[in-house]
Amino acid sequence: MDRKPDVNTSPRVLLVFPKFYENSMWNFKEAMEIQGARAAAPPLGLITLAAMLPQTWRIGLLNANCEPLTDEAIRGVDLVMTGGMLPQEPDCLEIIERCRTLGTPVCVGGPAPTSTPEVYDRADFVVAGEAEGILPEFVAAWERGERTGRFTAAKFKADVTSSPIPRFDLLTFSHYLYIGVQFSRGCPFTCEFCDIIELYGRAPRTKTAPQMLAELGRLHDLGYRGHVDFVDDNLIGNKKAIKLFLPHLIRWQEEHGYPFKFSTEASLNLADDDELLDLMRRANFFALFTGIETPDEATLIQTQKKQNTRRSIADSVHKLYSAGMFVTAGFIVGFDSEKDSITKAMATCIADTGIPIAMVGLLFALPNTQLSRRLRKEGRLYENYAATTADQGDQCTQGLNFVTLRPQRDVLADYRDVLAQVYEPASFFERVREVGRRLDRPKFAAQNIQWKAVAKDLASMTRILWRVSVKRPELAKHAWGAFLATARSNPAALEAVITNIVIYLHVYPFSRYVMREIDSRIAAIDAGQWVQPTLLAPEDAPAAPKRPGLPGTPHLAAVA
Ligand code: B12
Ligand code: SF4
Repeated sequence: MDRKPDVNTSPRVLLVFPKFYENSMWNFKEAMEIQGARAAAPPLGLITLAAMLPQTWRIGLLNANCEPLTDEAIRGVDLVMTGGMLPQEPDCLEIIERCRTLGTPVCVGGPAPTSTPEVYDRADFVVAGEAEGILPEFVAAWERGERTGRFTAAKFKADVTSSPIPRFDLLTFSHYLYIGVQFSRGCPFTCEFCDIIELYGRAPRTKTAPQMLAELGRLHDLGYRGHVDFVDDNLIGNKKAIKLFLPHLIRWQEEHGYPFKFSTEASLNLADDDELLDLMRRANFFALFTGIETPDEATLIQTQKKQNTRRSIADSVHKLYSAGMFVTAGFIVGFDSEKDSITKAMATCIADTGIPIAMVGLLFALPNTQLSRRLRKEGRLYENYAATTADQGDQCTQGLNFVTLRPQRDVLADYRDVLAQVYEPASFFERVREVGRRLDRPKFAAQNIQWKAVAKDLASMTRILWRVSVKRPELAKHAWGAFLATARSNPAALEAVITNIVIYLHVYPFSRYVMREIDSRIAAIDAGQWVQPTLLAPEDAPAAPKRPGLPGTPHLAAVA
């Protein structure tokens, strides 16, 4: 006879999402303060994991970006499960050490431990890869009484149609600006610097329509309304699958009175597909992130981003505005084939597209990419190229972790100049006005207004305009100008205009901070104080980046 599991003896597990380091373009601090949120997005990986663990296990979730992780919390459980992305590495390593000191076994997983499992050697368990394929093996080992282990999932094999509804019930929705869901994993393209295709593969795997609607239904039942982000690497990676799914999503939105507005990430070739744009518009997609990277055609070819070539980037972006989505985009300075004229070309491209928030960063060779493998082969990769410390910035300040082909000083100076031009208030707000002129939001978005959300938006709008006027008087004239012009000509675009202004409240001072950091890097080069870090020998085994401050690892200087 089967024995019922005894809930009181089943393991107590704490899922911990480590802290991100603070100095990042992606840290939307002001937006969070205004909305009363504590973090941008919840840990979708961990709440998906929570749904996969035996449901008799007693599971708690702690997001260290929202509340502190105490020793009591660690002592009070049988197992801590943690992990995340590269910028969370320093805190994740600290959590591992605290668990060891307090005697609680710790298991790590997620994208960073998958890319560089050797960094997490001190954890009792390391689970590399997508959990769907491998978690049962970890659970079986735990239930056999094993307290250490290494598990590696077969690459790109996880069947996402078997992925359960994430445990959204573990979240406090008010802690977040938006909630993430995921339809597909992987991307068909081959951009040289990208680790997505190494982690999730080039054949996008998609969930089924009923599965997705069940996830959205669960969010809806739990009372969540508003912004939902499809965190897909490239939502249109499998065009056939997304075109089959979107009509279901449109019907669901209609039946439920449009409770959600969606954002996502997609490649720029979305602009070539009118049918897809129309479907996304009707489903109420309102924002899109895309990787433009550079306006230089030769560089796009060299970095294998061919989908962005042979097109007018500005026209493609304007088409997205016509479909009702405002655009944010990634740009990179520091590619091998880049020319000295990049500053002007990039600033002009950003102005022409009218993209207010252009995430311009320095090229950073991520571990586990074609780029880092090539640079190592060419003997140009710094030995400790992927090191992260808690006080470090992101690729804006810490990029160029390799020997550049143009003099490093020139690349840094160009980068600094792009930032100066792009985030100068007059030019930023001109792009915001452009969004206000071009964005064509669908009628139903106004007809199906969620009054609860409007009240929240109005309250935040008042706080935003007050904050701009009082805290940043130098921006007030521009912000009010863009706001009033849009209110008169295209009120449906006001929400997008305000959202961009809020993000600017973080990005404007952040860009100034980055410029100061870059200036000091340039000054060090000019003064002859900069010493090139040791390079990885081409024949070195796959880089096993050593980390500062770890017991047993000598302290090594951070990436210069
Ligand atoms: C949404 C997202 C963000 C959001 C934030 C999300 C959040 N919760 O805070 C935003 C936009 C802010 C963001 C920013 C950045 N991101 Co990001 N992001 C993503 C994205 C697109 C989706 C993450 C997600 O929810 N996935 C869905 C869940 C279900 O998948 P998952 O997290 O991998 O979890 C699965 C497994 O990994 C595993 N798992 C996860 N955790 C654990 C823990 C344990 C114990 C176990 C056993 C298993 C396990 O189980 C899950 C189910 O299989 C991923 C790409 C991707 N496909 O995942 C990139 C990704 C995680 N980001 C990445 C990076 C580098 C960044 C940035 C530095 C910007 C950049 N791209 O350069 C910034 C830094 C942020 C900062 N504040 O400093 C890299 C990480 C690379 C690495 N080696 O660590 C990724 C992989 C992609 C990429 N190249 O951009 N990101
Ligand atoms: S399009 Fe984006 S996700 Fe796809 S390979 Fe290129 S950078 Fe990676």
